[in-house]
Amino acid sequence: MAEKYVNLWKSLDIDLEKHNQLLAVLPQIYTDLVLSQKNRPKKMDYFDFVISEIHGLRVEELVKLRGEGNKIIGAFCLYAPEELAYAANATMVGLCGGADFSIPDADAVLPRNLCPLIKSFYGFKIGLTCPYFQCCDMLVGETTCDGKKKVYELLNEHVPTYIIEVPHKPDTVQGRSLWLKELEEFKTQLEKLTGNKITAEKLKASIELINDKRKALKRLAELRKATPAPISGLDALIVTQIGFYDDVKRFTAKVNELCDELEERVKNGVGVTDKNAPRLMVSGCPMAVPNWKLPSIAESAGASIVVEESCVGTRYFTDMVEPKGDSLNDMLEALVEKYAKIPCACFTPNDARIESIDKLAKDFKVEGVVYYTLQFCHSYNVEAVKVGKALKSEGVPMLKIETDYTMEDAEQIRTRLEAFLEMIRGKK
Ligand code: BJ8
Repeated sequence: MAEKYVNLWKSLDIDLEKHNQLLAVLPQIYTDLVLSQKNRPKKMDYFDFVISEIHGLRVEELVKLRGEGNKIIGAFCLYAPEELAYAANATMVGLCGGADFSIPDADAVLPRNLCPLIKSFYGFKIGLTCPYFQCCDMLVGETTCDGKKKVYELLNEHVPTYIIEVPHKPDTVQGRSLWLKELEEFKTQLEKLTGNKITAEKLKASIELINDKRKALKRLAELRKATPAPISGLDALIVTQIGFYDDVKRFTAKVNELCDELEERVKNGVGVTDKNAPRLMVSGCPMAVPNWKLPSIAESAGASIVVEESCVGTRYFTDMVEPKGDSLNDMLEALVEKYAKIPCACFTPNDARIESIDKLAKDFKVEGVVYYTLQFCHSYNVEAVKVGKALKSEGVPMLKIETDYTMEDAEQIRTRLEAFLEMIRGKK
């Protein structure tokens, strides 16, 4: 890939030497963790191809879009309303960092005791190693956790960064009205940036576009209720991760093609593990590309991950945006309604998340929950207490794993997971 795209990366001011080091390790990681899995669905071919071209083809498409006058907006959170961006003829790409590679660059500036997801994306920007960052005309941040909020101020020194204020008590009248006003203001900012008016018709069309993507991912999730699961948790995670930067229509079509194949598998009782593999839910912090550490360890130890209660999972696609009418206001209110239902640990109280975890555990016949939290993520770390209590009262065991992006604790995690799986098997 390096030869072919070198001019593209140069045009984006990428630090070529450092970037080459990154590209040198990724294919091997993907081969070792992902391609080595047995009995993968054939239609994963497309998603493997997208990863193999991760800093190539899609970046080329984005640069082309820019050349045609479209704007690229970088986002870090599910609360960034992609429907509004697409209604302004802009394209949104997810920029959350999932790699240890960029952290040394961030460590030179940021405190050590900060969540790796934040350090990773900041390091990619200041180290000039992420072509997606380099394509962005504007970033959209949000007031979720403190670490992100403050790092957005630093990012603003590099790329104009607009911040959406997210109410932390979304069910109150004040919370709803603040959110509506924030969406209206974001709409104005997008119109200024792009020069395109967001009309009711355009917003309706982009809501349908994104709903279709969410529906395809939900269809994929539903198929994983089968025993044995027709796709590994790792592959399902990779599909969802790709959904944050691929072309929306193409991605939706490819997910639906994959689901067609999985439907056949389910009909024929074909799975990726034997039917007695312990069925796990992973719940907690999001996993951005190429953060595949936990699922690959869990599944190579014999687990079957059947659902992710995560922003790279059910939180993204459980609810659709459902306007009650055709006016712009109806649609903005529907966006508020949808976004208020994404139960991030930054909310207080956050009972909806506990209820959702309980429901998912039942619906997916989950035998154990791996609670995944990144180091220094206070919100998810502390919320583990309530989630653990709720699961205990339902008789579902939970294993909490707090980790970072290094592989230093991989063997320790493997040992803990193996013991957890043994305990689940012992209960059968
Ligand atoms: S809606 S989960 S995507 S904020 S960056 S909170 S891991 S300390 S990502 Fe998130 Fe939006 Fe919520 Fe979802 Fe913790 Fe790290 Fe903060 Fe993080």
